[in-house]
Amino acid sequence: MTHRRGNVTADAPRGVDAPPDLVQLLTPEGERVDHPDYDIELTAEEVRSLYRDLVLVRRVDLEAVALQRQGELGLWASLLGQEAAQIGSGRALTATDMAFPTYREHGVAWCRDVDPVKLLGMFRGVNHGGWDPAEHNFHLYTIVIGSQTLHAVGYAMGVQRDGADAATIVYFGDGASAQGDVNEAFIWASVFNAPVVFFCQNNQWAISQPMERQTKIPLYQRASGFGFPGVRVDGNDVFACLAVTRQALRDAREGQGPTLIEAYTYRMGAHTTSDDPTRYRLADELEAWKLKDPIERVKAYLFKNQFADQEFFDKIDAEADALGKDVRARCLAMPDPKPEAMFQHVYTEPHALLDEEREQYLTYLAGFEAGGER
Ligand SMILES: Cc1ncc(C[n+]2csc(CCOP(=O)(O)OP(=O)(O)O)c2C)c(N)n1
Ligand SMILES: [Mg+2]
Repeated sequence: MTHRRGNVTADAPRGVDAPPDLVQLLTPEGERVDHPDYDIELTAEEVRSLYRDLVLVRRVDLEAVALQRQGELGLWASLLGQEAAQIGSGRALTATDMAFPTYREHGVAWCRDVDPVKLLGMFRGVNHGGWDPAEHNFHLYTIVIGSQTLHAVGYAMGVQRDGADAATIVYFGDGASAQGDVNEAFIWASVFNAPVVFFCQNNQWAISQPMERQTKIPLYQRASGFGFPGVRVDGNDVFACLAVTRQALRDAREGQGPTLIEAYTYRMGAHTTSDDPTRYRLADELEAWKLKDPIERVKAYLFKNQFADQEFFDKIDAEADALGKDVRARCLAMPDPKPEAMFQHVYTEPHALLDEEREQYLTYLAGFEAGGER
């Protein structure tokens, strides 16, 4: 017997039955389908470019997991399976839009021209963030679950008061949707009509907690209780993610206020390299989601329509391998910071207490050198 809990069928692998209210423009088999509200015209060149992005970010991610396993990174949060959600939404942003990520948005970072090695720096523990948010319009990674939604709404309200023509997007997960911060952010965004897009990657899991521990209704429907629209998109469909996010950003820029986008996807890897998902989820779930792979469907589409040939795919694979090698070499070459570097970038202005603490610390370290003990 089938028991329905929210939108999940208890006897089917989690999230695998595509919910009926999902915006999809490209099926898992690579067939283009229409949607009355979200149509998009993409040239063959644009689709090839999206494919390239998807493959390259997956390659960077794979290299980062390997680097962690070899002891070169302290930790890594893999984006495996979520490439389309991130590239689709990331490519929808214009240069002046601002993005607030969590810790898994390596694909969005790619779209914002953040050098992947800079992401690795934080996970290697050689810096406290790695890039200048203002230079890329991409905020620093945020580990405190959901807190960036409030930062983003505050930023968006600032943009609104400046009268600027830019939207803000904020990324968070299904687990984060249950945080107080996220719900407060929804309220602020709603009542001030803030130009912000809430992009929730529902990857079905919050570490070991399944989606049905976060909500009894489909997540995108939460938005209506806060007074703004919500839409659920196939998070493994890069065309649909691009189309839906583009529209929501446009609405924000045009004064229509916030939108919640729920990108329905799946975390194919572990939560982070410190996690072992075989302890809490079944292999059949993973196998079922493999059939919905975000890259394979674009490849199938390109092949079927003769928009790309084998030579093109080989070229992208070679480019991905070269990128993987380059990222690895530059990661290993990153110098260890001087111990006193931890006192930098805490405050923008000089700070007397911090200066005192740094001096104390340097004196302490100098004591080892004097005694020859290192
Ligand atoms: C405020 C807070 N509480 C708990 C944690 C520990 N924590 C880290 S990741 C995570 C789960 C997040 O799940 P989700 O929002 O679905 O994002 P995902 O990791 O699946 O991308 C938790 C509970 C934290 N970092 N911050
Ligand atoms: Mg999650």
